[in-house]
Amino acid sequence: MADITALEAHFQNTIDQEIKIEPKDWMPDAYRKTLIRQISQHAHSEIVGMLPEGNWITRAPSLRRKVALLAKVQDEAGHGLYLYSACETLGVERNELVEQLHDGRAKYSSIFNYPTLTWADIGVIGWLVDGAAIMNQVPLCRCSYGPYARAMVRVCKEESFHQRQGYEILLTLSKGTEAQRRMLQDAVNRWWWPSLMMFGPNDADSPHTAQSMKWKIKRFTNDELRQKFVDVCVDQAKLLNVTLPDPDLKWNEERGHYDFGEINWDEFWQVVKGHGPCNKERIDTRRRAHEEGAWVREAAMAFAEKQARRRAEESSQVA
Ligand code: FAQ
Repeated sequence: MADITALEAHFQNTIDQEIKIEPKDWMPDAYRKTLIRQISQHAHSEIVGMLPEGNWITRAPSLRRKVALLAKVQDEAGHGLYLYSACETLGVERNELVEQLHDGRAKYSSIFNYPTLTWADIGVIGWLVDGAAIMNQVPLCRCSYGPYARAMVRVCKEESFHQRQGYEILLTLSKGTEAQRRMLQDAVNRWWWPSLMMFGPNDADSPHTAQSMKWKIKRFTNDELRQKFVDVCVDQAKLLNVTLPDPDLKWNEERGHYDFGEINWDEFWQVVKGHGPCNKERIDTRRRAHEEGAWVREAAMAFAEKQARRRAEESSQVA
């Protein structure tokens, strides 16, 4: 058996040369575990992320808006499925991942534990939540693990479409009545800080960033991505005629970036630990959907087994 240090050196060298790691390649246990953790949490986020917007499908203000929202929510389901598949290439069963979500062992993005109170929230989710997701996920297209990187390419294309549909909802509201403009500002006030939290804890408090950067799973740190996000949002907010709810937000000539205020990390960790406004409702809904969908999974399995038996019979007849 090859020496473990030599294997590790070869592995790191492969990554340093920007060659993708594929499922059958040797990889350190910790790399596999980190990927299973991140990809599965990402998949769960996509699936739970369908709920806040799903809440507005029946109440979208026009047929055009309803069709676009339906398609967006369906896309999120698709992203969850690509990601579960990418995760399964690391040798873990999807059932096990779903169980971890349902019994609270696995995390999903904090952002999906906030309620969608008005139609403007749907626009703001597209603008800020999909916007933050894109900022974080475009670099993941260059992640060292092949199946994750490839899944991200398609996900990012769809997310940028989502971001535009959200921004367009907001542009319309911004040119609307006084009440619509107030609704828009209120939604921005509620979603701005939770969107910044999506990037994770500050680098100094992030246990995984340094190693994930070395393995080129992450290409930028949490704080770097958060800063890029703040910088692009400021001009977009001006176009919408809204203010971002941060008195400390101001251009810093020396840094060439916007300075911004301190995030409420206590709120972040409360939400991550399950005590956000909608955590219980989200997980209860997922569990119920899983139980009620049991017959579909059973029917699909029975059909697949029948097909496999038929194919086996046919090939034995040919032989
Ligand atoms: N929420 O050391 P780090 C979307 C946890 S998809 C909850 O910095 P890491 C699409 C973290 O897991 C949104 N937990 O960890 C959509 C870790 O806990 P652990 C999801 C969080 O992994 C749009 C601990 O804190 N995107 O929006 C959060 O290096 C619209 C320490 O943190 C992804 O998952 C959080 N915000 O960096 C859908 C992208 N932040 O595991 C519907 C892929 C951190 O040790 C509608 N993931 N934690 O128990 C990543 O890029 C990374 O995993 C980070 C965290 C950046 C999220």
